[in-house]
Order: sequence, then structure tokens, then C-alpha cells
Amino acid sequence: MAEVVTYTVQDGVAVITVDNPPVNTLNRAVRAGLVDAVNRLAGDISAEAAVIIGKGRTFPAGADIRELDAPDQAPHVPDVCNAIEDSPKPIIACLHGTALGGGYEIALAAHGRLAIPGTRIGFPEVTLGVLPGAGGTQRMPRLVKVKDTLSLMLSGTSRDVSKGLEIGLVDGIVEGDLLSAGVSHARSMIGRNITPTRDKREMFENVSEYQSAILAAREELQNSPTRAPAAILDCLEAALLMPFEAGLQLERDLFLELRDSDEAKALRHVFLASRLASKPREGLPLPRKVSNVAIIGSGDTASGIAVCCLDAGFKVVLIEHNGGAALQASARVKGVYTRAVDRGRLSPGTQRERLSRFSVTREFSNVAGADLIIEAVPEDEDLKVALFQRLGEAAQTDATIASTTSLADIDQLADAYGQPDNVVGMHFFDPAHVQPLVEVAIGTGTSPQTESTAFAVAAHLRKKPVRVTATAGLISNRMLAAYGEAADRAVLRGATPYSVDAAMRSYGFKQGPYQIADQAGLDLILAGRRKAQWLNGEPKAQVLKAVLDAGRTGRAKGFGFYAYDEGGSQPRQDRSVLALIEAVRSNLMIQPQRVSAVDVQTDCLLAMMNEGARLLDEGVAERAGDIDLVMLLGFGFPRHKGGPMKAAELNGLLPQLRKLEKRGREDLYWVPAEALRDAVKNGNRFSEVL
Ligand code: 3H9
Repeated sequence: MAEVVTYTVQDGVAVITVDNPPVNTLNRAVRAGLVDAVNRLAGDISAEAAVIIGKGRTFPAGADIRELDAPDQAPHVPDVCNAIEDSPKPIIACLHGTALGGGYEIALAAHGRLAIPGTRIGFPEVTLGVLPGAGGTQRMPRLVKVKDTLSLMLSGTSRDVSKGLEIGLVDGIVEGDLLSAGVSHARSMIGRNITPTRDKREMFENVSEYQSAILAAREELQNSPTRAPAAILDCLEAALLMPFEAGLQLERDLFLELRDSDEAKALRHVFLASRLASKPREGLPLPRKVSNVAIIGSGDTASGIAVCCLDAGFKVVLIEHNGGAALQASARVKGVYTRAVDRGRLSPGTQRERLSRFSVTREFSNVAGADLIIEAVPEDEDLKVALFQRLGEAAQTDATIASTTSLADIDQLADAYGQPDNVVGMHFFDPAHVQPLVEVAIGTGTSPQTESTAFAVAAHLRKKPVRVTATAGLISNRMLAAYGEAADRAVLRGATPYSVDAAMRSYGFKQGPYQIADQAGLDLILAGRRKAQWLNGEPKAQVLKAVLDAGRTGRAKGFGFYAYDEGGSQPRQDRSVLALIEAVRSNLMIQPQRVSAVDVQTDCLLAMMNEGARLLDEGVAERAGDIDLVMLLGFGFPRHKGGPMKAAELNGLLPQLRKLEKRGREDLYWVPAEALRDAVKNGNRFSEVL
């Protein structure tokens, strides 16, 4: 096996190279290799200093996230950092790529830090529900101002090194060869008196400024849904008030506590699920070339997709036969860019360049010039079928044809087109230029090259693709249907749409199911609900239907489950909706009971998990992690709960299986899916992978 850490000597300086592709994570072999290298340096008469550098695309990007779920194995990253800091011979960290988390903590422990332009530095730990646990919280505030430490550690975002130089993240930026510059810098430090980071105190001189920055951050973070930010603040406070060793110990204790928490497990799952989902399946051929895109349609989805295609460098023609609608779509696209320029997020030059690649036409024949055609007309199956027939006559034979439908049958559209291998589903979420998720729906006839092209396009548009075996409703509508049905049942039992929404918001959702329904439009939600088939046939949707039948179609019309003011922004609870629900209850002879927020949450989560398990049974979704991603990115499921499948695992699947079995005896809606039974047998996991 290739060595993951190598040791060579150049001009009397040891060159310690980390070579663990793709991102040089600090797995056990790397940690052991680094400690060995530092020990070797101490006794090496041919080297009086050292540099640490990463091979390939980056300096270490942090601890290996996969290892955080495995039993502890020494040496730990803090051991590596302590060994580096304690080295009697100076060690310089040479940074490039992304020096993140534990990677940058190594640099903080070193006796100097150089970087090339473009290097990004950051602490993503908080996004994983942990804190910088290798001395970062103790060393960083000794080197840079606490306000900059706070901003980096609490945001979890990385910073370009050009902005890091002035605040002290590195000692210098190297324009030329990083290794040569590192070696000569290390040589210049030989024989000099070096103060290790742990002994630096200058940043602590203004105690009150330091403490008030921590206090202000504490107040700001009072409502944080995760525990990591408060723990980071505890450690930074300890850096000021406690001896270095005690601060390190506190940091280690809190790190381990957080690492083993459910929220950190959930966040790790999200990280890995998202990386896995984005990867096209193995063995797919190269994608077809795409540079000219035709978008058919003029609604929000069509204009949103046009914006992301323009942003990605494609030439875009938007095709709409209705002149007025075409003008509106064009104005919407231009409006996005005008607002971006007004807010200083885009230069007028870039705006001009992007819009120079954009045109709107009523002429359908323009599809002939496109290598990717995206159908984004309203969800009307007949309309879509007719359109695909026309496309079959007008499109280039090697064009990729993508439908944005989440309800229509991709196979039927593919048949109408006549060349099913080139047809795929790409379901965007509105607003399409903002929302990251795309469900890539693979039909029976979709060829591997079309699949590969859809994934390449999604990546090019900077979207998160999730692969779905094409089925009416895809993952998104099926999950939303189960969620809505559970919510309706809770309302019939005695909750209100408002108490259900509040319960799900207090669980961590940005919006409750009735707010989502109002936003999407109740007719669309009902159409989606009808696509779900359970053992007892059609979903009942009694509450949804009652409100829709009263002409309340959602936010766009000003009335749905809520009433809205003119601009549609301020939802108000509406007594007449409660009266409609009361009428349904009395028809069904249901006596309303008290339904607590916990009951609502339990039922909705149980229903979502069971529907996710059905999607696994049917092969619509390949992995539980894909279902979680759709709920997280598509519907605002709280990230730190990991998605409905992960949350169910963390709560223990066996009691949930029992609960479903019991309820399923009275109401077939609750009958447990086979995949849930398998997951219980599998040791409380939906799949070996994710
Ligand atoms: C930490 O350091 C804790 C310490 O404070 C304390 C310790 C005691 N682990 O994203 P990409 C994989 S916490 C494992 O597609 P990009 C990734 O799964 C850690 N694997 O590329 C993928 O694998 P595959 C703090 C990782 O160029 C491949 O690398 N660090 C890790 O778009 C390529 O990744 C982080 O949180 C990892 N840490 O982005 C960094 N990182 O090909 C998280 C990547 O098999 N990582 N992989 O699917 C990132 O932000 C991005 O991956 C990075 C590259 C910017 C590095």
C-alpha cells in the first residue's frame, strides 16, 4: 500500500508530505504517519526544520468524517497537533486547496503558516454538530482576534486566504512554488527562538473586549437548534481564562460529547448522503455535450431554470407560444439579474454577458438548435404528451429531452417522443435558480448516456441531484402526500392546521405542511396526493379537499389554509377554515380530542418514514439517504435531525415498527413497509450504505 505520509529531506529541511487522496483527510494512517515523521525529525541529523505539505489538490481538509462514527483509534488529531507544536525543530505548514477543520488545526500548531493564493481556510465542524477538537479553539484565539475566530468557527464557512492574511490566519502568501518557499522559510527559522502558539498571550490583553465578544455571540445564538455553537463559546472562553492544558482537556471532552450526540450523527449522515447522491452511478458512459438549451414554458419554473442555465454558461432560448406570457417570463429572468446588480452581487458587465446568451421566442421550431430541451409547462398530462409528440418531430435526434414533471409518467412522455432513450425527468424545486435540489427521474427507456448527461447538467448547474426510478409523484410528492395525509388525520382527530404547522415548526421545519400546501397551491398538492397509492387505495385527503372545494386554492389566490394580505406575505389564521374542518368531522362523526404537538410530530414522522420505506421497497429510491436529502432540500426538514429516515433510526426503529403494526390493524394507511422490517433485522439501519 502506498505510504500516506512521506518524509524526505531537501536543503536540510524535512519535507513531510500527506498523500491521502482525494482530500488528504486525517485518517488513522495519516495521523500515525505524521506523528512518526515529527518523531523522526527530532532525531534526524540531516534536517533542522520541516515543512508539512499536502500532495494533490489540497492540504488536509480535516478529520475523516467516516471515522467519526467508528471506535476511537490513537493517535488522535490533538496528539498530532501537540507533537508538532512540541517539536524542538521549527515546522512550517504549507497550505493550498482547502485547509479545513483538523487540517487547519495542524497549521495552527505549526511554527509558521504559508499559503498560495486561492487557498481556503475554515472550520466546518459546526456544520457537523461538533467543534474544532484538535486544539483549534485554544490556539486560534492566541493567533487572531476573537471576533475573527468567532466568525470563522460559528459560521462554518471558509475564507479565502487573501482575506486571511490581514487577520493573521497565515504569515504569508506565496506567489511562486509553495514547497520551495516553505523550505526557505523553514530554513530561516533554524536556530531562532520560537514561541509556540500555546504560549502566546497578546490576543488576551484586552480582556473586556474578548469577553464582550463572547457574550454578544452567546446572546445571538440563544435559539440555535444545535449545541455545538454554545460549546465553541465555552471553549473560547476557557482559552482566555484557563491554563492551556485545561482548555485543551475541556475542548476534548466537549468534542467527544458532541461527536456522539444524535445531532452530530444526523449531520454526518447528511454530509455523506449528499456526496453519495451527487455521484453518477458507476459505469455510466460520458455525458453528451450540452451548450444550447431550449426551455419550453414561461412560468416560475421555466424562468428559474433559465437563470441557472445562463449562470452556468449555456446559451438559452425560452419558447412560449403566448406572447404575453413570454414577455412576462423574459421580464422575470431580467429582473433576477437587475436585483443582483442592484444588491452589488453581480457586475453590470456580467449581467450583460449573461443576458446576451438569452432569447425568448414563440417559434417552436427553435428546439431544433438545442442539445438539451427542458420541458417546463404546467402539470397537465395531456398537454405534456402532445408537446412530447411535437418534440419528436422537431428536436435533433441526439438531443437530451428533460421533463420537469413530478406527476406525469415519464415513460408515457418518452413514448410520445418516440425515442425513449433520450428522455429523462429533471424535477426542479421553485424558485429553481435558488433551490438546490433536482430529482433526476430515470424512465424504463432512459439510456445510461442520458442519465449521465442529466447528472452532468445538474452538477454544471450547481444542483444536488437525487436519482429516482421514474414513478408518478417521484420521491418528493410521495413523501409530501404521506406527510399531508398524517397531518390531515391529526386535524380530523382534533388538531388544527395551525397547531399542526406550529408543531412541525417547533420540530425544526421552516414551514408546516399546510403552509407548504398553500405555497404550492392546493390543487397541485391534491394532484400529488392522488399519485400516492397505499394498501387502501387512494389517500383520503379529507381536510385538503374540504378546503379546496371551498375555492381556497392557496397563497397565490389570497386564500388557502391561511388568509393572506395583498402581497401574499402575511398569513393569517382563518376561522372559516376551522368551520370547514368542523363540518368534515361532524360528517364523519368524529368527536375532536386534544392532540398535542408531540402527537402531531410523532405521527407525521412515522408516516414519512413508512412512506420512505415503501419507496425503498418499490425501488423508487435507492438509498434511505436520498429520501432524507429530498426532504431536507425540498421541504426544509431540519438538517440536524438528518431527514425522516435517519431521524427514525436515531429514535430506534423497533418501537416504531410495533406502533405501525398496532395502528395498521385499524387503518391500512399505517401498515408497515417491508423495508422497515428489513431495517430492524439489519440492526436498526435502512441500508448498509446509507
Ligand atoms: C474535523 O476536522 C474535526 C476536527 O476538528 C477534530 C478532530 C479530533 N471526511 O466534496 P467533494 C470526501 S471535522 C471524509 O466531492 P469537493 C467526499 O466524501 C472535518 N471524506 O469534493 C468525497 O468522497 P467520494 C472537517 C471526505 O472538491 C471526496 O472526499 N472537514 C471529507 O467538492 C471529494 O469531496 C470537513 O468538514 C472528510 N472530511 O470539496 C470538510 N471531505 O469521492 C468537508 C471530503 O468518495 N469536506 N471527503 O464521494 C468538504 O467541505 C469538501 O469535501 C471539500 C472538497 C471542500 C474538502
